[in-house]
Amino acid sequence: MSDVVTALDTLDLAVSRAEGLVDEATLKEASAAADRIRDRRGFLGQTLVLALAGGTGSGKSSLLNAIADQHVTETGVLRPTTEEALAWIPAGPEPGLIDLLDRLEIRQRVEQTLLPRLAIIDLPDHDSVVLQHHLMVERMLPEVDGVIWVFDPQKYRDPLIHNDYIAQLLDYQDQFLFALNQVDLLGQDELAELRADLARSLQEDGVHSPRIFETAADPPQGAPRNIEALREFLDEQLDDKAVSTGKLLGDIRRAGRRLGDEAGLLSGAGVGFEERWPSVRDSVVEAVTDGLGFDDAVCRVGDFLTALSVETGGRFGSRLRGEFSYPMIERELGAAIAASGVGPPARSPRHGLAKAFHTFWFGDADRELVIDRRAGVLSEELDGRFGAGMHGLLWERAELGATLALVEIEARQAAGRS
Ligand SMILES: Nc1nc2c(ncn2[C@@H]2O[C@H](COP(=O)(O)OP(=O)(O)O)[C@@H](O)[C@H]2O)c(=O)[nH]1
Ligand SMILES: [Mg+2]
Repeated sequence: MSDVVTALDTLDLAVSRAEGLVDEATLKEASAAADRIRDRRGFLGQTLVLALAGGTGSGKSSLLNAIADQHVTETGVLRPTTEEALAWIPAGPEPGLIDLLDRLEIRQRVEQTLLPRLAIIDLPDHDSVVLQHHLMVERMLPEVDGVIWVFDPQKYRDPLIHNDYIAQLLDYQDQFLFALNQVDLLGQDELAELRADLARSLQEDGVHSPRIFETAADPPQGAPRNIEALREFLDEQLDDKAVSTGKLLGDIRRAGRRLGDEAGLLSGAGVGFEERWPSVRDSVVEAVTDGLGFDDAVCRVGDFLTALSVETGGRFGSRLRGEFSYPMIERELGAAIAASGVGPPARSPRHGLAKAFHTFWFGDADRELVIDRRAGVLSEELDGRFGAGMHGLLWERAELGATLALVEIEARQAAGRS
């Protein structure tokens, strides 16, 4: 099963293979489309990837356990608890998600079947790794769909989190969610006041309209509280993600089709070169050896090329024509004839010496044999000077066609169709 990243990689490959087969403008347009898709914020795939960030002991790990409704990661009052980043990911994760975790060097991965399109990354919370944590958040932000910043009632004003993280990362504020955790420790009025205060400090940081959830991920008594609201919100995010991924895959397919269109791949995909070339080549050899003449031979190659370029059409047709121009055909055919020794046949040797030479050279009985051998050499020369080049060009075109077909298949697979 493919994913968006695979389809996008294949589109990149198609773009590189389309070089010379489509015009510059189309090539630029397709690679710009691929870049645009790549540069999009958030995880390029079907899975919604969120990270939990915030101060030590605020309840990040507890929140993950509450959302997961099971014990996924260690929590505790004693530090350090989460020493290494951990990812809670769908069972049978898409390849792009594995790549992302590899890039972020997140080795601990817990697979889950509860929410098949949601991945949550729990970041380490040891104080001595604050710097590392910072780098991690910055590295992660462009590649994940969102960050849930977790606060607790005691440290929700922690200047480290506000000044060093949130205020520095405002470019990503649309991807931020905030959880005010441990609300079981607060009375109603206290909670309202504290929530307003948190909202104010986030606004002071530069977050325009912070989305704050009040949670109790791991109250000493009873079940976690208010996790439902957060889950519902995540469900909506999952739907949005499905829509934006669908759009992304549509963009990939469109870019691929446009390349195919421009390369003239939608018509005359198979030109039957392998079957047709030998008879053209033989007719050229025949024209040369039977004395029909050089011009006739040139025309046979030229006619074949015209037919090929008309059938393949577009930019590719012109390239074929350009690389096998008439002057080129004449030059190479001349060289092939010279190399094979099939000359304009010495039809009427006038001098005794020439006659003797002719007899010596061809013999009377062996004449046919020698001509056959030379025709064989000419045939090989023609394969080398024309056939191989044409085949190479057509092969490039076929490769582009196959790659574009793969873009379509992968994008469809990633979208969940077959
Ligand atoms: N009272 C209360 N304690 C909580 C809550 N959530 C987490 N805790 C406790 O806070 C401590 C730190 O939690 P943890 O999830 O390890 O925090 P992390 O360092 O941010 O990952 C643990 O002892 C949790 O049991 C909550 O909602 N209410
Ligand atoms: Mg933790």
